[in-house]
Amino acid sequence: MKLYYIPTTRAVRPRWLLEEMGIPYELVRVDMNMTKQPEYQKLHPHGKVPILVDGEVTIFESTAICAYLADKYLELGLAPARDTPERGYYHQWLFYAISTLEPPVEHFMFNILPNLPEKLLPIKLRSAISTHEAVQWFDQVTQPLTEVLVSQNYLVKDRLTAADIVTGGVLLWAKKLGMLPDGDPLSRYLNNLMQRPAFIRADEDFYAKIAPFVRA
Ligand SMILES: N[C@@H](CCC(=O)N[C@@H](CS)C(=O)NCC(=O)O)C(=O)O
Repeated sequence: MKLYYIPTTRAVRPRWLLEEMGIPYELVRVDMNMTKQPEYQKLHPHGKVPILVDGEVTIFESTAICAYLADKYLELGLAPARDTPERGYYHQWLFYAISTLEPPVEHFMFNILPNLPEKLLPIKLRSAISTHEAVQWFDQVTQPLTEVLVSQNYLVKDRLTAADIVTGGVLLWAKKLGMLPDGDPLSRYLNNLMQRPAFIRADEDFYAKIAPFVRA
């Protein structure tokens, strides 16, 4: 099994899951020049990471890869069993992370962060939303997560699942950008996740790169 990977990106999510599962995998380190090569774009239509190659199966999209792995190795307990109520909540949070939680964070990164390189998003395509509006949007979408995590350590029945890994991956990005206040229940949840040995092994240099924005 091969994971195509760039540190400090969404590729950390499936890498962290693989570390939690303890199954063997090969990490294929690529960079932003390699992802634009035609050979690479045969694997990923937009030349992005992560990509998982598992025998005959090639999958892109970080959340899809996590869902695929958690189901393939269901016995490892990173996804609840099918036909259980927990499975429904697991899907809810897995999809929430990527469709509702991530957009304000991505928006903040691409539209508000000063000094974002032109090649990541041309200036003419950036939108006029203010820092304050983006942070308000983020606070609104984190509310349902906070309500759950104020009384439990993980999203689904106090047991780590791939939904925590994807949610933690998005919150990690938010924290790095300065959107997540210290002392917040979500910050505590993230700090607990970040102390997991599998996260530490997967994380490498994730925290190093971006000078944080500080919330007013
Ligand atoms: N929705 C996709 C987003 C993939 C994506 O945008 N990956 C970025 C890193 S976070 C990337 O590969 N950038 C490198 C490049 O564009 O060359 C996912 O979750 O996998």
